[in-house]
Amino acid sequence: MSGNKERTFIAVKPDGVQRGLVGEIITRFERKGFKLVGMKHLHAPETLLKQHYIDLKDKPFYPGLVKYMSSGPVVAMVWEGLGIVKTGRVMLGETNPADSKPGTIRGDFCIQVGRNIIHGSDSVESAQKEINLWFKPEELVCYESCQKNWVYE
Ligand code: IDP
Ligand code: MG
Repeated sequence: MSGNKERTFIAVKPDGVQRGLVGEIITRFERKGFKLVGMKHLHAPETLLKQHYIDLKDKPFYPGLVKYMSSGPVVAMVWEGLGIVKTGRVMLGETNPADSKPGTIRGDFCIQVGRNIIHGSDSVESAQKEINLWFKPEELVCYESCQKNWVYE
């Protein structure tokens, strides 16, 4: 996927869901002009979460991270738009909320790295991997947004 069709995987983590921040997070991506192409609310199985964070398997916080992510439901989403992987990460803020600027999601709504409320893919390649891990192709909705010509030149 490239250009306006670039996609990223975004997940509201269990703390974000429990704290009632799902709507706020969706609103930020919607208002920016990005297009929602997939969404599900699920209590993610541990096997899925372990695979999702496989690159971090040797980190000391890995077991705690998997436990945190399986402690409640998450809202998994696929969003689409020009440069969305990079811009999505800017909208999230830094991994550690303490380093995140006000105006970013982590900067505005959380305090500690182990409760940072949201996940976002860090590269186009990992986005593709994560989307394939969390969604079946038929769960992604193909449609043309009526905003298209007002968001893009
Ligand atoms: P990212 O979510 O900003 O991409 P990663 O380095 O990929 O950050 O780490 C994945 C997740 O692991 C973080 O979002 C956070 O929930 C958790 N994490 C990262 N570093 C720490 C830590 O030092 N202590 C506890 N949890 C951490
Ligand atoms: Mg990451």
